Amino acid sequence: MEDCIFCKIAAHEIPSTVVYEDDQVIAFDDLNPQAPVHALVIPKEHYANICDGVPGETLAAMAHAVDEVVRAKGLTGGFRVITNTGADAGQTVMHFHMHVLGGCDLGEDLI
Ligand code: DGP
Repeated sequence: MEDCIFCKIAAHEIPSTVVYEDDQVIAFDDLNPQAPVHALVIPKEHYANICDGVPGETLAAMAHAVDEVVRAKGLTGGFRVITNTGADAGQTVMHFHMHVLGGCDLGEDLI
């Protein structure tokens, strides 16, 4: 989608620190990390959020990418996956993404 920053990251038109990539998804470090490990997993195809008709195959690919991030970052102590959806949740980039957070005690109120 034109003017979508995550579409441009998926197309490598904007640089990012890629953690994992396959034909359906890409995972990269968040620009503004909220934890020692903070990666984003996105589908390469544009969907606004998790309720935007995302195919099950894409969701499965994203779950696989989360696992790849967890392994690559060595998150043996646990991690958190969050997908902010809509204004009330503070979603700022309207391209479906999962935050993968870890590397410290996340407490109960991070993001
Ligand atoms: P959310 O609030 O859930 O929509 O989170 C959007 C996240 O995207 C936020 O944590 C910062 C991150 N972000 C925004 N623009 C860029 C970018 O250009 N590059 C990277 N790596 N992350 C970005």
